[in-house]
Amino acid sequence: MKIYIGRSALLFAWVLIIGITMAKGQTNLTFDHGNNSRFTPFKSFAVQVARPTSPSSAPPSGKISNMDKDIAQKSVKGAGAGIHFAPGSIEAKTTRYDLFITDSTMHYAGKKSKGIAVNGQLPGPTLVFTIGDTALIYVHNNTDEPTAVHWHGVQLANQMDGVAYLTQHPIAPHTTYIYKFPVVQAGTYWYHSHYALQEQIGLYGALIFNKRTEPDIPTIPVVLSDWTNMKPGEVDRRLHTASDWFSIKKHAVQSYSEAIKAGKFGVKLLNEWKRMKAMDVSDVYYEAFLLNGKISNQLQNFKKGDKVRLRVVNGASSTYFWLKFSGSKLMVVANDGNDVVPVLVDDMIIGPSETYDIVVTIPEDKSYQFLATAEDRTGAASLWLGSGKQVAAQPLGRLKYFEGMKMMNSMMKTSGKMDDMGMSMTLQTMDMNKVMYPEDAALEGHAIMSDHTMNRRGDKGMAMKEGEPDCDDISGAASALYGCPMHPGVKSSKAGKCPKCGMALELVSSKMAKHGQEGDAHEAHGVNTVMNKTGGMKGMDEMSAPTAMAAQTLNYNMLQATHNTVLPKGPWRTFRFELTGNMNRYVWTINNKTVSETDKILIKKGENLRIILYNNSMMRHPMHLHGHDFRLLNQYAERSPMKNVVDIMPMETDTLEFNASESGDWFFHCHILYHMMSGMGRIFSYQDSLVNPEMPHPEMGYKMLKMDDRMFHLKAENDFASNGNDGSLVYGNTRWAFQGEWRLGYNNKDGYEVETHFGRYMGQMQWLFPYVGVDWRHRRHKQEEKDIFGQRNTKDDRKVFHLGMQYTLPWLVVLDGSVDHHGYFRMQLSRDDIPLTPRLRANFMVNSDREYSFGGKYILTKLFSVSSHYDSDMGWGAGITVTY
Ligand SMILES: [Cu+2]
Repeated sequence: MKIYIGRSALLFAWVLIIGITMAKGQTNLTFDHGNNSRFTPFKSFAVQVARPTSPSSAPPSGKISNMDKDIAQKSVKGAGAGIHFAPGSIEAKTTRYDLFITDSTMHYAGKKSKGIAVNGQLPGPTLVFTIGDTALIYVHNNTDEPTAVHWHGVQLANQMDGVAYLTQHPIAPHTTYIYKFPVVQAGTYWYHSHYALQEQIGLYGALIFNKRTEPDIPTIPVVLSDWTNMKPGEVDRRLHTASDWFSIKKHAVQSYSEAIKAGKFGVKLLNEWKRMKAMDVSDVYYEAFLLNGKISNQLQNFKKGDKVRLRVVNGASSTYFWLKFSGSKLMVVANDGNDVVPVLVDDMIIGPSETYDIVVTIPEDKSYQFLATAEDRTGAASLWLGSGKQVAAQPLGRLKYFEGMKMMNSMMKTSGKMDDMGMSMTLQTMDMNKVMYPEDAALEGHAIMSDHTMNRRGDKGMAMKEGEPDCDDISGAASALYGCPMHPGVKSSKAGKCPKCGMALELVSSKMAKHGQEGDAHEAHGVNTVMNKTGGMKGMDEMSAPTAMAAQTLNYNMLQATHNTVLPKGPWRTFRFELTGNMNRYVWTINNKTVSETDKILIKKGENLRIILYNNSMMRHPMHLHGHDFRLLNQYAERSPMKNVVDIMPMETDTLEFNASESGDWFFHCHILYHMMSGMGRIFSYQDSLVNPEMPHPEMGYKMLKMDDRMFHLKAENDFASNGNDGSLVYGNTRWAFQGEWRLGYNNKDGYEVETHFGRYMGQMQWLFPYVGVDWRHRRHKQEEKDIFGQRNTKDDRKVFHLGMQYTLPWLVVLDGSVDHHGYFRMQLSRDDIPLTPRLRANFMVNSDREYSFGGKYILTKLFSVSSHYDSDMGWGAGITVTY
């Protein structure tokens, strides 16, 4: 990624002044210093929230691990809004909380496993502040491992952002860390561990910043999360080593037998021909999905006509949730902490780390279900509101994987890259996953796309420009949809062009504006049900049937900010980030590079940064920016919503813009925990920042941070069979791998063979693996033979170094060609893990030494399989395979 450094310092200074002035106007805060003590904080919570520590309590006595030990007494500069409390100021009301982090044993799904509790609970307590407060939070790390707590979506000074090794040193075990920041924004946020994989096992909770006046209706913080009884490190290892145990648990193997049963065997074969393994909408099998720490919750004190405000936080590590309510539509009033013009929907999806404020109405004196269903449909959590007869929400059915596979086939090029076939997809309006959702199939022919989401993409290439971009600088996707992004509010000419710059604007239509009004009028219409055939999408003909009425599902194009969000004037820079991934090896990258493979991206205070995100991977990614809100361009132009997370679906292009108003280092990353840890992120670093007192050696810290995505993972397997021991192991990371393979007979006739490879995966899809290694074998000679190349066959006695490469062919067959130090060539074709049935895997191997083998294993547990195979040297065998 190239970065263009700006123009003259003079221009920069001028822009900075304008920028700051504009930023102040834009933040729109009704903030006046320090009068909070005169206000009664919002009290109408329908569940218990944390009780602040009394202001008169003494500071904690334990060891303070901040570098700046006096931070509690000092002033802390607020980010963004430029709010600054003078040292010793009595103006600001300080609200203090003490969080005690402890290792604890959790009990979900009938098993005990390790979790992390905050003040003895999971999720941690809801911390409530009023805008204008100074937050003072003591984090007491009473666990035996380091931690760090990130305040998600909060605009604060960089050293308070809580990212281990980036903005602070990890909080050492049995020490206390002090976080202190002025609360300069109102809305629903949350906090979570930003150290290793801790977020998965419980260190998270809601953070509510109230305005001075909030609607006085019962309010419920709703924290959604996912729970696995497996250690998160083990989850991570399994994801990286192509274990299909999670698919087995989720009934999502998509095996041949299932394909045949579904009448989709051809689809499956084509899928494998294109070198795709079975894919799912999510990676991890979870034992439980939780709402406020429980699978089911009940709050009875509501009656007919009551309105309830749910402040929903998706604190899951990797789960998207579908939300619906059996009593009423969902009125969405805020997203990622920012108010939006209320919009009524029937259902909606919430991505990991997003927050939504939703108002629901209790229609009768009964108990109604707020249902959060995991996107992969393996479970759900709920909150029942009201008392009396239970009215359940309609549960969501199983996914139709083969329909999704069919869709993927039509979009996947054999190169492994995605082809959107010239359509512009953006803002979640066209949900590819919906193909797999049976309730939509009930409306047979119900199209999954809104007409306004499909149009030809005017691809302008990947060039980056310095300075203020013109119309050409933005992808056709955004411009065609929302009018000219450079000239917001400008209507298209009769010729369908922006009259200011001539950019073709295909679809700035009154129809879109109307959709907006429909949203405003709180009336659901089947607006996203019309399929436009002009996209000419192969393999989707069956979906191009007539319009049907369908449930109104929230998408980002329906979110309208309550005020103008246009950025202050400033120099512009545009980044194009292509989200890239490799499902087979669980590599997640931006522009095919991990965090550790890139440097920090330098930015300058006062700049406006535009990120054009294109998702060229097969999964959706919730991309989160620390410490800043960005505007997500949509149909509302100057009222495009402010967010801190954008969920981007496969093949979508989304445009976000933010004003560089802070200083320090800020993480931009996928909020699927395991994707982030694999390296899907970038660091934005302000030039000429003051030294972060909590991170005096940022280069050292960055080295530590980079270790996350350089991790090696081990997979090993051994078949204890009647004719010998067959095994293999792989120890690999993003690019490098060590492979070992052995066949050990029980007698001299069967002998032994050991082969090793050390190499590097090449290219984005990593089909190619050049290696060096040894081939070491001996068994009692039979007669002298020739191999298929007419060379002397040394298969029974060979002790050589070799040099070779593996290449994954269509149908996932691995071609392995090598030459040894005697100059002998060798070729081999093989495939493991051919999914015959959900638990039965076949394998075969054939090579130029005239060796061959084939076999199968039936997977009993995550550790054990029963297996049988035939080997041209060792004959038939059967045994137990142990897989780690
Ligand atoms: Cu991701």
